[in-house]
Amino acid sequence: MRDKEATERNFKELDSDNDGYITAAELKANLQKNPKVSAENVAKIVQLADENGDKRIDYKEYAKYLG
Ligand SMILES: [Ca+2]
Ligand SMILES: [Ca+2]
Repeated sequence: MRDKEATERNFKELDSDNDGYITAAELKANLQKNPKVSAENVAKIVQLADENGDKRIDYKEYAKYLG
């Protein structure tokens, strides 16, 4: 099930400083509340989702990664 509003909400939750990009550090801080997610996995997620290679995930990349 895809829900644009939920995606936006999740993105904003992950983007702790609200600069419009999720960095590896932000992702790590959020995902590591989940003990199943390792630092290695965080790096992999960023690598997979980051299309333009700036080491951070913008909303477009995030939505595409999820979709
Ligand atoms: Ca951010
Ligand atoms: Ca990017």
